Amino acid sequence: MLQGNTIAAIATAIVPEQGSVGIVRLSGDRAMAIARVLFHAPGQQAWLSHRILYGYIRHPETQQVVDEALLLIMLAPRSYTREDVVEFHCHGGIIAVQQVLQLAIAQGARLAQPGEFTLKAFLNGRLDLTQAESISDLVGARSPQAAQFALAGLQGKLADPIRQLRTTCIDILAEIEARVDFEEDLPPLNEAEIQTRLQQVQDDVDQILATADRGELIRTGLKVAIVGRPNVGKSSLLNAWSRSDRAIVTDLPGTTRDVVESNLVVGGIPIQVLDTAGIRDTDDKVEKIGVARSRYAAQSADLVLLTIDAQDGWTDADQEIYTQVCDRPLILIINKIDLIDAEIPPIAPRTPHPALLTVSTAAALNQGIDALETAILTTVQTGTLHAANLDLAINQRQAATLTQTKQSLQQVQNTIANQLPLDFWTIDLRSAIYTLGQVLGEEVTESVLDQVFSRFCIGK
Ligand SMILES: Nc1nc2c(ncn2[C@@H]2O[C@H](COP(=O)(O)OP(=O)(O)O)[C@@H](O)[C@H]2O)c(=O)[nH]1
Ligand SMILES: [Mg+2]
Repeated sequence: MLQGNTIAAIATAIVPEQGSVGIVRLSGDRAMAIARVLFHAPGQQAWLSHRILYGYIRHPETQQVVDEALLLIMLAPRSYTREDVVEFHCHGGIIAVQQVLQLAIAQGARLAQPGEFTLKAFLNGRLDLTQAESISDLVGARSPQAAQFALAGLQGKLADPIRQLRTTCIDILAEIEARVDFEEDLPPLNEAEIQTRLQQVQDDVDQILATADRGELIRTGLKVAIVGRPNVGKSSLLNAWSRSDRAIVTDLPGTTRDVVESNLVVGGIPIQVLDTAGIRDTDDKVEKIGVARSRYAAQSADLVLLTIDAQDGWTDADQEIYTQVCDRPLILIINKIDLIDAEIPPIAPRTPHPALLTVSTAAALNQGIDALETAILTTVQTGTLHAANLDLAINQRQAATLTQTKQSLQQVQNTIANQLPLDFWTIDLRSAIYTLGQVLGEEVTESVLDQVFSRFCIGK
């Protein structure tokens, strides 16, 4: 039965009152038949591939009009999934698209799983696995740099070198196997040459592996918590930084009672900044909760910005907060330097910190933000961002698989060095070829597919 193989989903974000267009997408054998039942295109419009029809979506039984819409037809194989695809472009909001989706399902379509359109594109050979992953990255990108890397992956900038390395390994394997089978008829194996070629493959794998850290940074970003005593200027700092008035700023200590968050991009890295309630002992019930949340935010952050007031120097209360966060990656912010006439007195924790960067700011005057961003980039060692001269950033799955490739290649080298028989060389070379194929999805298990595609949104 072919029913069940046609999938349907709302392909646009479902946020009420946001977005003027909503799209319902269908893919599969029955997509066109369903469109013909639901869509009425007045006049002489041709139902041809890669055309857009104008008309009405109607309930097939009551003939009641559900929406005025456009219908986009993309017949196999010239579509995203390589199957017949139709898209109903409805009015935005959620009602029209939900009704159209229900009607499509009543006509025999099935609700798509997360990423199932892309899974079909992969299974039908339109995308390799790295390209499919790049699509998910592109949709989820939180900085222009992340989007750029995702786009590079989509264009095959990761797949191409991997495929080349795999071909090289297959060539080497063929040469070795020929010696195993027809040793007498062929000139002896040039061991040194094989070792050099294997080393080259290993070096290339290393270079690609070196992009994993920046991949991680650029995909997941950093959580940064601003903590400190009340009134030192934490909210002002977030405001100056995000150039917005998102955080509440007043001169009353304890105004920020909850954690306020802002999303920024620094050097291509998406950064979620949390402005927290001033940490102090308090009897106020609500403030107490805020203080507890501040402590939690500091503990769960990738980086803590401990802020102090330059006028007060390093106080007991600062030291107290410092002891709570000193096990975290930390930057010390000395704020309100505009209120200091002379040189800033030396300000430092009483217990030395191995690598504490200090930044002076005047948050209320928007000063010191550049220095702060530089300090952050230094702290997260963005050296890794530019480490490899490659225009890509691999993800954790790819890194884990390539690490296996690297180990197999090393094993081949050991086998050669130990003068073991040729059969032994081929075993590890085959694993290297296998794992390179896994990166591309040429060798793939159900569980890897599950892992990759479950991270997608529905409708992609
Ligand atoms: N002169 C000066 N005042 C500042 C500076 N940063 C913050 N303030 C003031 O200090 C007070 C407390 O600031 P706020 O950001 O609410 O501190 P928070 O309690 O740590 O969030 C406000 O009156 C701010 O205008 C600064 O760099 N220079
Ligand atoms: Mg505040």
